[in-house]
Amino acid sequence: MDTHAGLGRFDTLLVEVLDGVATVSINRPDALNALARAVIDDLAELVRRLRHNVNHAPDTGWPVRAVLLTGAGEKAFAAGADVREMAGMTPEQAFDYSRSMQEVTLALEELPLPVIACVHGYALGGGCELAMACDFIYASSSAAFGQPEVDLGLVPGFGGSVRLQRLVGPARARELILTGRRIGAEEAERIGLVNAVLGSKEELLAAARATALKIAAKSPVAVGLAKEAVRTAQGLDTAAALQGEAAVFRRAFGTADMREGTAAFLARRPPEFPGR
Ligand code: DAK
Repeated sequence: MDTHAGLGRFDTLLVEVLDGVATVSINRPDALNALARAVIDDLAELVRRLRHNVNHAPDTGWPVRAVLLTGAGEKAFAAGADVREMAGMTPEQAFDYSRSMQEVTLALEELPLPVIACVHGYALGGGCELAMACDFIYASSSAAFGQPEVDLGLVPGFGGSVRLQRLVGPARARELILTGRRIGAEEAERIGLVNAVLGSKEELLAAARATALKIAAKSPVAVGLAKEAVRTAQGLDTAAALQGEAAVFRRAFGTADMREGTAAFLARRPPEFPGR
């Protein structure tokens, strides 16, 4: 059986696809899954392949319908950008490094598939920023989040100053970024950074998988459009956001999934979405 669903292999990522759910683990556990350049390049290539997969999905039957992103090992989701690599960078290299990872986070947001970050252990700096670019975050009780860049004479460079305040509000974001303080899973859930806290890593992955399978049973086209509508609305005023929503709504009416979903409802039978 192809457990990669055409996604292939990577030096720094483990990928396994089961029942339409791809589990992707950042695989540098000895360096607490720090986001070295090689990891960022692999993440960029992974998202490109996922998008290619989606583009061909109407013909191939949607082999991947949801993604779980996690870290290999027991200690970290990702302990941030790779400090060893960063230490010697020139300002120009740092800009390029920052832009590469920002592009990965944007591509994840634009991917028409649900992506759930499963955080066990540390999600610090770039690790926290990567998790925040996913659709939502589930955490184990031992998860720890933070933006400790100020401890290193740095500032967030992978979208932390943008996404954290959207999730938790500007005052809380300022406090976390200016103090660099680490917070546990429960506080992260209380302030809206995390959707659910599970006990162990196994329970975390099982819960995220259950949610992913629930989404995978819906119309994949509608799921992608719904994700786009929410993202489009971010940062727009109400009138512009409503216009954006109507435009996505209109596109839904051009899909076979919409015709099937509404027909199935009226015939009181379960839908069989063609995925187009
Ligand atoms: N980078 C590289 N290696 C790391 C690492 C990291 N971020 N975090 C841990 N490691 C490595 C350690 O060096 C150690 O390697 P060996 O010495 O065994 O070879 C191994 O992982 C295990 O780590 P520890 O021995 O330190 O483990 P502990 O359990 O004692 O401590 C810790 C765990 C997470 C508290 C600690 O490792 C730690 O504080 N790590 C650094 C966390 C951190 O500061 N992360 C944020 C990085 S800053 C920008 C672009 C990007 C960014 C900013 C700007 N621009 C271009 C503008 C992003 C910045 C960040 O993410």
